[in-house]
Parts: sequence; structure tokens; C-alpha cells
Amino acid sequence: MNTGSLLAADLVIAVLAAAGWLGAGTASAARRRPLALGLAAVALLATFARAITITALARAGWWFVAEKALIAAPLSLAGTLVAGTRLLRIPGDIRSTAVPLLFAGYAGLGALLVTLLHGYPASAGVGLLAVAGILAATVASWRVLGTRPSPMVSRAVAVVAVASLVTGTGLAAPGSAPVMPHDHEYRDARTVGEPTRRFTLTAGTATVRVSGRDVAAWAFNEQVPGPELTATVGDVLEVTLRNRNIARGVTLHWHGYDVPNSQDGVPGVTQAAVLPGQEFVYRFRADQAGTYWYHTHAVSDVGVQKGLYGVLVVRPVPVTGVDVTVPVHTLAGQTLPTPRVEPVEVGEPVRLRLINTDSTTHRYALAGTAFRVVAIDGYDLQGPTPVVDTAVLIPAGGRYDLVFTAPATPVALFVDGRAVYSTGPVSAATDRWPVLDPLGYGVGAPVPWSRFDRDFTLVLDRGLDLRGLLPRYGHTVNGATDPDIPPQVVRLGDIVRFTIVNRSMVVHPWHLHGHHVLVLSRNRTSVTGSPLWLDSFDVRPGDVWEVAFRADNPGMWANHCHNLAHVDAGMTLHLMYS
Ligand SMILES: [Cu+2]
Repeated sequence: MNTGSLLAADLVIAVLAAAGWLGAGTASAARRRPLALGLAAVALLATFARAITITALARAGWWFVAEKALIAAPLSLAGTLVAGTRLLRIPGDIRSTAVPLLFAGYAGLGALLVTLLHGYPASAGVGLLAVAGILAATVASWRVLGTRPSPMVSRAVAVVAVASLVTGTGLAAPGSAPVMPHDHEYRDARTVGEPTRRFTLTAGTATVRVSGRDVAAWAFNEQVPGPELTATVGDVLEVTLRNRNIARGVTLHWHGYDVPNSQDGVPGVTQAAVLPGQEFVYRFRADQAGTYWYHTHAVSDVGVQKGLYGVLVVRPVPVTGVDVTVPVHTLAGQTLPTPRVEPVEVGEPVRLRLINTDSTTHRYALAGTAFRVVAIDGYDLQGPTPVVDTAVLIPAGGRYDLVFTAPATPVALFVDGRAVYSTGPVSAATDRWPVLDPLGYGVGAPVPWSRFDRDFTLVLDRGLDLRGLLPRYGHTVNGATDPDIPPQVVRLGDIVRFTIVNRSMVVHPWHLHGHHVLVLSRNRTSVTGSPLWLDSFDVRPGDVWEVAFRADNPGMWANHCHNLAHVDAGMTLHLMYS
């Protein structure tokens, strides 16, 4: 069982234990003796099973069990002891076990809420709050059931509950938010030389035709995707962004392209959002060949999804063969691009540049030919070998370049089972194909660094965010949401290592701006294949990724989940140079 499944199993068992104790308590209050004993037995079994899941999770890393070991385990133990000792005395009137059983239930429920609403890291304040809630609920049950404890017990419980509540809320209250030293003197990068390629992108609302139906979109130059920007290595690109009528503003972020910080297009960090009637000129040198894309970073959750994105391809010279870009996107429930058939001559080399511009992972399957994955996220792989009848999973924002030699028979590319590109009719059951693991593909090379100047751990989770006007259920990093996640500070030249841990139940496609990171390991297994320099990678539930990079691009960089709805719910922080 992998860690993600263990996290899910542990949650189910915790719910079962809490529900079992609460049900048993309610049943004994109603004098339903067999039901009460049955439910108590279920709860007891679930509690023992949880000892196993927590122990197994602890082996995957302390991040996965911190609050379970420090808060849930002691509470469960106390609940089980109180309820168990009372049950063992086999009372004549089962009703007298109601409050002890309910106490065990409140203890389980309290611990569960700590995991679901607070998560990582565990804190004494949250533990005390849970204790206060459990004691208050227990005292209330005593009163309701009329089986009052002795006045001394009552008084002791009240004192403990109030003390816990006071210290708990005190400790759980937000500290002062770290000051974000935003650099508002947006530097401009006119020093890269005279432009050799000029483009103008005008953002505006538009009606586009998708699968024969009119769809309201936001578009660059009234098309979704926006114009494909192409360049040759060495070109200087100048892209003028104009905003016709997108009220919430637009910017251009060059996803995966490690441009100077001032050209990175993150509103509030590297520039102000471009409002209707305004323009902003981006200029940078095309030094990296490969497959990239651009998109707005202003209210990106809405803007990208509605269509403010396009392809950026930088080619080395000379180019031979067929070169096709396939930017997959979901617009109004329809998958773009719509299927198309392209004639290709037999024996011709074909390169498919697959781009996932959505917020969730897509599964790509190339049927009818063997192929090689020659590049991921714009970086060439070493020694890619041919594979056949194998699918690839591309994370949100990620790119894979597939290369094959056109066979005499048709070839088709399926995305999540639907053909988006073909050279003729192909029927293939691709959904059972194995998935290529890039960490073991191609020829390996040693990691270029033996020591790391900075080490950061990012624990991804969910949690209740009480800092705004309305409480929201945020996606957290180390227990906080944007803008309260402390920035990561590095110096120019540092070798920086990130450990990224996902203890939530959903995938987080991680994306650091301005740098490609070298993957060191995933779940303690080192990379055995080609070095992987990524800018977008899926951290699945239970995953622990270790990645590293050289801090060689000064500035203030966004470091965030590329499920853009998660960014909206707080999952973004900054990497800054001191
Ligand atoms: Cu996410």
C-alpha cells in the first residue's frame, strides 16, 4: 500500500472509530444494550487498526503523522481507557456507560477535526483547543443524560476546559504575518539587445467556436489558444501585451522559460497587472530551445481556464521533419484541440510537442508507432529509448516532446481516451497501457552537487484559514496560506534543495518560476534514468519529492501549485534572493 492509500485508509478508519464510539454512547443512553456493545466492539477494533496505519505512516515520514501521533493517539488512548474500563465492569444498567463511550467518541472526533481543519504542523494550541472541546461536550452530555458526576469532577473538568480554551486560542491565533518585501521598482530588461522577433497580443473577451458551438472566452487576438509564438535560439523576443477589456487585468507569464525576473509577468510581484487600455512590453532573449507556453498570471484561475494562453516554441536550427504542437486545454467542458488529421509521408520524422494547459493531469497515449520521449519541460533527455503501447502522464503546465518515424500505417494521439491528433483512423484500447515513469527513463548521470547551501521543506495540506472576513478551507503550505507563508530566502549561487511533501488527498502540480529544478528522488528512490530538469511535476498524495537547483536568476519568484484553483485557495509562496 502506498502512502497516499494509507492516508486515505487511516482517515476512513478514524471516522469509523469516532462514529463507533459515538454510536455506542447514543445506543447505551437509549438502553439498547446489544447495539451499544456491538458498536463499541467496532470502535475498539478500528482504534487498534489505527495504531497500525499510524505506525505505517510514520515510516513514510513524520510529516504524515505529526498531529496523529501527538494529538490523536493520546486522545484515542484516553477515550479507549475510559470507555473500556467502564465496559469491563459489565454494568447492570448499560446507560451508565453512555458518557464514557461518548467521551471516547468526542476524543476521536476532536482528533479528526485537528487533522482535517488544521493539519500540519501540529501545535500545542490546537491540541489544547481539542481537549477543551472534548471536555465541554462530555460535561454537556452528563447534564443532558442526568448522570451527573461528583461536583469535584465537574469543577476539575471545567477548569481544565477553560484553561485549554484560553491557552489554545491564544496559541492558535495568527502571529504577525511576515512582511513581503515586494520590489515595486520593476526593472526593465532593455539590455538584451534589439528585438529580432516582434509580436503583439491583445487580450479581450471573445466568442470562439468549439466543436460547432459558440463559447464565451477570454482570448489573445480573439483566438483560443492565442497565437503560437515561435523563435530560433538566439532571437530577442519583444512581445507587446495590450488589454482591450479584461477588467481584472492581464499579464504574460512565460511558463518554464527562465526569463529575467522583471519579465516574469506575476502581478504584484514583478509588475502591476495590465488593466483595460494599458499595455506592457516584454523583452527577453531566447536562450533555451524547447516547448513552452505563455499564460496570464492575473486572476490566473479564471483567466487561463477561459482561454488566455498560447504556445511558445523555441527551435534550434535547422529543423527537419514534421513539428506539431498539441496544447491540450478544456474550454466549456470541451477538450481542445478538436481532432484533426494530418497527412505525413512515410519515413518522415515527426515531433509532437504535448502541452497540458489545464489545472489537472492528463493521460496521453500515442498509438500505432513506437516513439521516444526526447524532452520534458523543454529540456532534452539523455539516451531516450523507444517505447511502444505506453502512456505518459503530463502534469498541469508540463510538456513532453515525443518523436517517431512516420510508419506506413496511421498513428493517433489520445488524450484521456479521446483522439486529438491522427494521420488516419486508429482504434486502440489505450486505457490499459502502462504509464512511463520518467524517473527511470533514459541514461543516468551523477547529480552535479554533493552539498546543499539551503534546505527547505514544503508540506502541502489543507486547513481552515480564519484570517479573512469569512473562514475558508485553504490549500496550505507548512500550515499557512498566501500571503502568510514565509518567503524562502536564498543567495545568488546557492545550491538549494526542496523537499516537497503532500499529505493531502489531492495532486499538487508544483511549479517554481525562473528556475528548472533537478529531480533528486521521489519517495526515497533516486532518479535512475536521464537527469530530469523540470518546471512542473505532480506531487501526488503521500509523495515526498526532493529536487534541487542553483540559485542563478536573481529576483522575487512565485513558487506555487499549478492547479490554479489551489493558488486561489492560498497555495503560493515566494522564493527571493537576499
Ligand atoms: Cu495544488
